[in-house]
Amino acid sequence: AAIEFGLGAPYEIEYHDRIASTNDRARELAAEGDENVVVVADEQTGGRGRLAREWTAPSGGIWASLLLRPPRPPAEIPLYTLAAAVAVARASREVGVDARIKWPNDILLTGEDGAERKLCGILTEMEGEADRVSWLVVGPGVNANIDADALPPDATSLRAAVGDVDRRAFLQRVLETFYELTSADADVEGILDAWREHAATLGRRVRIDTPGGVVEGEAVDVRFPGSLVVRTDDGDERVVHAGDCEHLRP
Ligand code: BT5
Repeated sequence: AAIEFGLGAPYEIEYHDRIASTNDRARELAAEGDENVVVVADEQTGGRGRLAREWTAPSGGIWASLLLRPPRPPAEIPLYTLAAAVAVARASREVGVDARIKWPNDILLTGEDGAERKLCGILTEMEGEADRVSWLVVGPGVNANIDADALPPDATSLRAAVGDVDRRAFLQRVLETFYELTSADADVEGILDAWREHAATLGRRVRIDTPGGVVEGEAVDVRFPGSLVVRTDDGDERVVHAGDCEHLRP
């Protein structure tokens, strides 16, 4: 059933109580020629992170995958992950948690003990030619109404932070913001500005493993299409591409 959107976002919702992975299902729909579909599940039995890592996804989460066919070249796709992170961060703030984005794709909450824990991760997958994306799947997973002890140790949930939320309303806010940031007449600077507003990483020291070696210094900005600008100790500016990042340590 299509969700009613104040902003007229054109996504159809396909809901599953339980599925292996919403990203896998969205990719299936892509192969069938669909677009503007959001696959949502209460529980995933084979949730995936990046680089073939596992994603723990018990009942009570917001496991979602947006299937889109944006008229943009593959090189610009990191913008969509940034927009999804902003959308989740905003919706989280609206339910009363101070969510911050860790470049490129994690949403963190700081606990009473001062430790940062992961509330949400985003798995973005696509296929395309040099100048045009054929399909794009943006898959945010939000630990919503889940006990913290059902999650990995460095994870947290909305339940643990503020109590259970209305998942349908939360997802609707995420999709509205995402649509607003990425619709045809939206501009790229708007996405980057919104990201900066919610960033945990900017102004901090980072150490990033990239294929070209370790980049260490202060994260000073985010740049089109989603790269991190790092000022190294000798004063150079290095630009790290989102796809290059294996590990980002605070
Ligand atoms: C991510 O990967 O952060 C992307 C996760 C995307 C999950 C969504 S759910 C909807 C859609 N369908 C899918 O199948 N996937 C997407 P990565 O940066 O590689 O982080 C993975 C690491 O996070 C794991 O190795 C664990 O250490 C940790 N982890 C696993 N499950 C977690 C959870 N529920 N909450 C927080 N951290 C978790």
